[in-house]
Amino acid sequence: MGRQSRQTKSEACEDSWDRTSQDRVGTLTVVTRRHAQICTSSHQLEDAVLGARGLEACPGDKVSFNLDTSAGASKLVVHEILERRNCLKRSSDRKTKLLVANIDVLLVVVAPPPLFNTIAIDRVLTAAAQQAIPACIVLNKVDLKKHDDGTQALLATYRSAGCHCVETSATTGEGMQALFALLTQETLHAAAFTGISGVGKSTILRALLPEATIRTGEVSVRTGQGRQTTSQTVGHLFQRAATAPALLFDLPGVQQFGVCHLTESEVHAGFPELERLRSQCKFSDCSHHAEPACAVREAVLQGALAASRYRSYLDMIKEIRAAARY
Ligand SMILES: Nc1nc2c(ncn2[C@@H]2O[C@H](COP(=O)(O)OP(=O)(O)OP(=O)(O)O)[C@@H](O)[C@H]2O)c(=O)[nH]1
Ligand SMILES: [Mg+2]
Ligand SMILES: [Zn+2]
Repeated sequence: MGRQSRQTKSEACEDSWDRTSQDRVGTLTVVTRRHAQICTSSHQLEDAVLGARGLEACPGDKVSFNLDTSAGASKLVVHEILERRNCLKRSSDRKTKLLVANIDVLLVVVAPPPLFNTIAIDRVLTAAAQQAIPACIVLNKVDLKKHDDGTQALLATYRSAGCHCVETSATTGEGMQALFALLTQETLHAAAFTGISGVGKSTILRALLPEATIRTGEVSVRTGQGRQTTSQTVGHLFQRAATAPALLFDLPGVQQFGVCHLTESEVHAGFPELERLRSQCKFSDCSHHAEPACAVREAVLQGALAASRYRSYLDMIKEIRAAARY
């Protein structure tokens, strides 16, 4: 599949896989329809095929696999997906897509306006909260930040909602140390970078992984703007001095992060600052939409609650209700 895997595959097969047909456990770093790349327990990247039909695998999945030497060929075959600790999902065309599993932190990369898309951010934060995945906002491209562009006010909204935020510039290196420190924590084994197209997810990864071959061509297409858009999730090995390597997943930016797979109460849970006001609404089951004496709407009018967060909340509830009508 990739350059990294081709370098290691033959040695790995000859040295160890040929001698055993025992099941091994690894983590999927890339998943296509029938093929995958596995990070083995010794941190080798190997190509594999997905064995059983209907195996719904996603990057980050822990899998068991073995070596199949039948028919004269030797290939690694994934035959079981182990239980997931968590899985970030989005809805698309009334189907639920599995994006990445078993991560310790979701890095939601954002950039100054016009790329600071609060609707997209709030959707992914809510989907992460539903899976109890800790999230951190990475405001990238701080080198472009202007004093009065509203970026700090937007970031403050997330800080007051309880979300950890760091500020970086992948091109000048500013703030990258804070991100590096976060990713080198011993308790972190896997992290995923998400965010709309163009905010700099792949550029951050390139800065963090100087020797990594971030593949082009196979996983990227050149857009009209002359930049590379990631079209497939790829997990990269992040070597760390003090502890075992971590896996960093680069997710493609998506146009529409659908949330139909969530319930209304799961959306409520994604907005803790709105939920805190519920006890002051006239109705205990207030949807904060058009009910009288709604403390949430009042707080938005007073400027005590970010209007953008309220809009995101309404937008998600509307989508869930519309989907339920079918
Ligand atoms: N000024 C500035 N430009 C940056 C920074 N980080 C990335 N860029 C530029 O932003 C553009 C998009 O970066 P990518 O890393 O491809 O963005 P992405 O989030 O991976 O985009 P998708 O793969 O389409 O989801 C490129 O032209 C980068 O050079 C930064 O910190 N500052
Ligand atoms: Mg990218
Ligand atoms: Zn209300």
